[in-house]
Amino acid sequence: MLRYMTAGESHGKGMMAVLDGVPAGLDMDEVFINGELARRMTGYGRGKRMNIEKDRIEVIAGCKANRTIGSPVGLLIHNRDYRIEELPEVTSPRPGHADLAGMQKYDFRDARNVLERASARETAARVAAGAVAKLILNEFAVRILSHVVMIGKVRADTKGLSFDELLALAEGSDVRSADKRAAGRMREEIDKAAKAGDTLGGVFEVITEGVPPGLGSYAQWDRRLDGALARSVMSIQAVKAVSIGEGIEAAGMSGARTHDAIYYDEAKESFKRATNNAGGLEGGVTNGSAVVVRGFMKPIATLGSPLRSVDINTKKESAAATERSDITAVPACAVVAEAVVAFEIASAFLEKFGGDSMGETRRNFEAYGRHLKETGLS
Ligand code: EPS
Repeated sequence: MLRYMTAGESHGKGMMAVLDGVPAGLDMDEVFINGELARRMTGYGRGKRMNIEKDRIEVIAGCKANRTIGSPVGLLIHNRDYRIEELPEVTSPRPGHADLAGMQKYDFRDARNVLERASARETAARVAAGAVAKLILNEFAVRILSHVVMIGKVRADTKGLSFDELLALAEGSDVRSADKRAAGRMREEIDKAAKAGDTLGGVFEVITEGVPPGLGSYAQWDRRLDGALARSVMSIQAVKAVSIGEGIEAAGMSGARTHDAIYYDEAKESFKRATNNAGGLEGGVTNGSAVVVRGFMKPIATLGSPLRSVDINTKKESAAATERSDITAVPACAVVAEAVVAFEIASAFLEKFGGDSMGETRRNFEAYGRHLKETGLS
């Protein structure tokens, strides 16, 4: 079983991730992991903090000579902006943040104690953990991309683009949009929001290609992979909805237009789908098509022109606290979503194929593929 936890406060000493269940013999490619951390820090509309941090991991456990040894993998990212002890108290909770509910829950009069952990800075540790999951999946030719579908009201048109086209275009865009024209309008919207002291949300999509059929299970509710993916993406700071495949749109379509017809590809001796409205999952099980997950992010809750709030001590009306923050973080959130999706898929992969070493996982994986071919179930 693959699992992970994170620890760390936004302006504490650093962020950390501990992964348990990583097979032995995986190359811990630090250049790749640091590259993933760097991707998360980009995006038009990020705040000044991103000029301060230069996220890099330090591998502190679970490896010898840059290879995993089957014990828990410990990753540490130092915060440059470490000043938690000097930061002022926050007594006017910000609407949309965990501030007030957190103070009530943990018995605080200072929302600083809440926001330091609730902050999306935590996602740096999730991306580090997800990068390790990607290293596992890379070994089996599973590939992941993310792109931004919408920022504010500006929607990208990416119909007809292949996986490789989407990947190249999104990676080359500072709003992670594969639609160049929409990207320009997204930037204008972000500039407008910045001027008004406002913030923006949006929609992103994560596509995972090369996933074998049979990950997850319909046999029990908590083994359905669609449920696990939804929980993971929903748990990312500021995400308010998740859909799989055509998801939300499918609710308004007819059955005949929604479900993906099955055909048999004689040349490839393999079952295929004409479309992928299901987003690669049926009955909570992967069906061999690309896994497509969308996340819907609300606008950042820290506003330059703050909303109305109440001081926790005086009970008098007071403007919500303002902190340095981002105008939008949808492009960064897409990269975080890649990480959590990679983690869930790697976890289901290891559940299906098992293996305490990468060699054992590979033998099991290859035997499954051979068996499907030999029995005509491929
Ligand atoms: C965040 C507020 C900002 C963001 C931060 C998330 O940080 P600060 O208050 O230090 O300016 O930049 O994101 C990160 C630090 C990060 O690495 O993504 C928040 O309140 O969630």
